[in-house]
Amino acid sequence: MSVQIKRRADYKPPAFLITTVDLHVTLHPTDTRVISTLKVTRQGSHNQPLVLDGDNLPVHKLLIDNAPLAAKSDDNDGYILTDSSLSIPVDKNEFTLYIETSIAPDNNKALEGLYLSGGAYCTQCEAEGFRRITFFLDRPDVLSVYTVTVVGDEKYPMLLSNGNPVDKGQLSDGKHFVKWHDPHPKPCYLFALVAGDFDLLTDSYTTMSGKEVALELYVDKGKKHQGTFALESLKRAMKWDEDVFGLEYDLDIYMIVAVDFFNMGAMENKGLNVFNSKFVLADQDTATDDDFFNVEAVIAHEYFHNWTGNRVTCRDWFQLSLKEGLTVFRDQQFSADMTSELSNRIKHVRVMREHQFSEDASAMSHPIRPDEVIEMNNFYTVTVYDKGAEVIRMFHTLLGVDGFRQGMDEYFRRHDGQAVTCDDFVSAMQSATSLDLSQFSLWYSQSGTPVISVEQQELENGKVQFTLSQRTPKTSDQHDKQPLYMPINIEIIGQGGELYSDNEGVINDGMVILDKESMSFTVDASGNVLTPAVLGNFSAPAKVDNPLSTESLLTIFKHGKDAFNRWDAMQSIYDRCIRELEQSPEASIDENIWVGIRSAISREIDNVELLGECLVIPSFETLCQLRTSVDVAELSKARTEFCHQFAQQLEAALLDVFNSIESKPYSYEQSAVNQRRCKNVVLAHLALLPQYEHLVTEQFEASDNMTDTLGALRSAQFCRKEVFDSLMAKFEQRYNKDPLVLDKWFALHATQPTKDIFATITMLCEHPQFTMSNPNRVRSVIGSFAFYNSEMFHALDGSGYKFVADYLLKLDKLNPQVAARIVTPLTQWQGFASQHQRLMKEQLGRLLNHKGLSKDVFEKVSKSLA
Ligand code: 0A1
Ligand code: ZN
Repeated sequence: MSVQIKRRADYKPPAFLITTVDLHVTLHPTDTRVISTLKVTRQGSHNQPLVLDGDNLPVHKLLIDNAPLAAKSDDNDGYILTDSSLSIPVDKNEFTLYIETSIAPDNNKALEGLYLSGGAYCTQCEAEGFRRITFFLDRPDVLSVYTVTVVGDEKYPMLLSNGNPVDKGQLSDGKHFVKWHDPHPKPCYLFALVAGDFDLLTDSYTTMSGKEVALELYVDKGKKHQGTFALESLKRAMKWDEDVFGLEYDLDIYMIVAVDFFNMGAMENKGLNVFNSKFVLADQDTATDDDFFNVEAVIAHEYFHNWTGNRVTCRDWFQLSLKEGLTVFRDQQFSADMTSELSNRIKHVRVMREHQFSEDASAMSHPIRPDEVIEMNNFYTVTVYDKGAEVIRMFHTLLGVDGFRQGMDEYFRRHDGQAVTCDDFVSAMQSATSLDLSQFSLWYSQSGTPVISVEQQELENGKVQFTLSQRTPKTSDQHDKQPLYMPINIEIIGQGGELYSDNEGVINDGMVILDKESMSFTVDASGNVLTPAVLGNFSAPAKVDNPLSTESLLTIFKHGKDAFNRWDAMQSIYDRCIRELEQSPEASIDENIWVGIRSAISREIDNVELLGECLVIPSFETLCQLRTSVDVAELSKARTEFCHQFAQQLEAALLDVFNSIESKPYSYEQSAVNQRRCKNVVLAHLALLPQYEHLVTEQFEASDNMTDTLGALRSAQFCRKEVFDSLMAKFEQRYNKDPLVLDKWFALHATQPTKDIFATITMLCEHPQFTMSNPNRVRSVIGSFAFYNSEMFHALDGSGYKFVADYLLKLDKLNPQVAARIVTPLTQWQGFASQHQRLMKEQLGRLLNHKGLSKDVFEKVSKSLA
């Protein structure tokens, strides 16, 4: 397969600009007509032709300044059309180009460009979908002012596009039209068009300068009541961005449309966000607390893009983290302010440890600003997004709240209305600090997860020397690594909880800077045992190798100032116990550990937030990241055994926690969320003990909300099979008309580690609500299996790997983007034992040899086999 690799180093400014775009779109399922009129200006003096992107589009008519141009022929110098471009010979410096083309949205199952989603037309143009709609310079550094006329049948009463509506009317053929104008120049990836018949929720928001903005939320008919939370979230996000960053909305109207078929979470099209309905619709009967949280976070994320992404956009796609890392950081700060700092931090650190660390360890390893790309859609990754946000967080830590704000103000002052690079962002931040950020910027170009090692050495005179060193293991994309500039939160704790400072003064406000391979400092211990708690709050995206005794970990849990450190210490204790069981399955855990945990529970019984998080045993995926050559069955067995011992040993304490949390009528409010979370975590432990099965069924029956219903259902996995089956059947009966809710049921089935899992998955795929063309359904069945059913996916007869590969071959023909996401677990063979690796590579080989593989899947599979 011949594919083209694009390189960051090859960036060239565009040879032409397009200042205005006039689009006229007449909708039809198989013959949508798109007429575009572009004002084009040559950049600099050159005589190159104008080469537009166009993905398998026909040219029906082409005029330059009203003069027709035909296709090139032997005796005529016309345009040249290929399946990906249109080259137009032209020697004018400024001209108007008119092109008529057509597309078939009904046949578009890849969900890029213009497609029909459950009866409505919608678009997805990021990253390179606009070229599936019309011919254009489909790159983010070409900014144009758009005027769009949408023409459609009466059965689509709502015709939407970016900006403000400026005209509308009836047409003679029974059709109608609406004309939109967006005064803000934008790259084409922010273009959007929607046509359909929706229920509409309206509201308004008055900005800090007193401008009234109309807010409109479009949802499927009958779902209006599920949209109110999203609309309230939007207003909170608008207010927060004004309060924290001084950023105000800039159009008269802000629209959000929820659609059922969407490849990602949502899209920040200027003034017209398109959302996966999963991140809009929420009420207490159908959405869990996590769903509510995600709705608010995604609504905020897309809204925040209006400044970080739209007003200031990316020069090229290699700079994606410029908008994504920054916007994720902003939405994380917002969520922390709306909910709780601690649970947010833990949530995001779990994502880093489970998913980003594994990406770094795989053949897809890349810096937050990648250097090479085959298919851009493959780079909407946890590295670009989440590690990108961690890098922004470090700026925030180093510059402080005020310094960071000053840097942001300067960024907007310099770059509003421009398409810029990550270096431009760093330079704006540099203007707000006396720190030299040059070494820090290595975070943009160096991939991989640094490991911080902590050593302790006793010196004479009761001093202890601490040495912190860093090492970034080589990654598949880069062999040589340099020391990074890392802010490291550190607490040196004595046995009685007293905090120590260092003699050299390198610890300032609980933070040291590690910018070399290693650094040391000394502490006067005067005979005390000291415990260093390192990388508090996950102050840099790194792993820590800190060989602490169990007593020291319990000391951190008991006395650590930083709640995050306390949670983290508990995670390390669990990890340590599971390791013991891996080594000798018959081992029983040191009684002191149970004593320590029991007393921790009774001390923290009122602190349900911390307790709830601390009682979560690290996931299988997180444990994998702390190990090499994982034998899946062995690790799963050890983890399961630990969970059983945990429930048995802590039975009384767990029951106390369970009983201390009273069930109240549902409200989505932080203290209630914390209580439900803690109670459900505890229920899942108790469910391992047969005598508490009734707690699970009782909660299921009594629940007035989806959080507790699903909490009971998840716990029921650990009860007798009949109990689980009967609750699952009731759930299915109750929600079988609501596919978004059913996704939870699909996922729970698909993650059962049972021998007949393939029969189950086949049955799920035949369910009336399942369709391969809907990414949410595919993710909840096949994605859940591949990512989270580790025991069966990694079964040593290779059946799990083969099943996924077979499915992907079918899915790839329909939706390459989603197929390329789901192939991820198969490509991450590096951490597993050789018998797994061999079988995984066998299936990757099958995929690679398949004729007609998409470039999305090809890129990931070929890299992982290289
Ligand atoms: N920019 C969106 C995410 C997004 C990216 C690509 C898409 O299709 C290929 C769709 C959405 C965001 O960050 O929310
Ligand atoms: Zn984003």
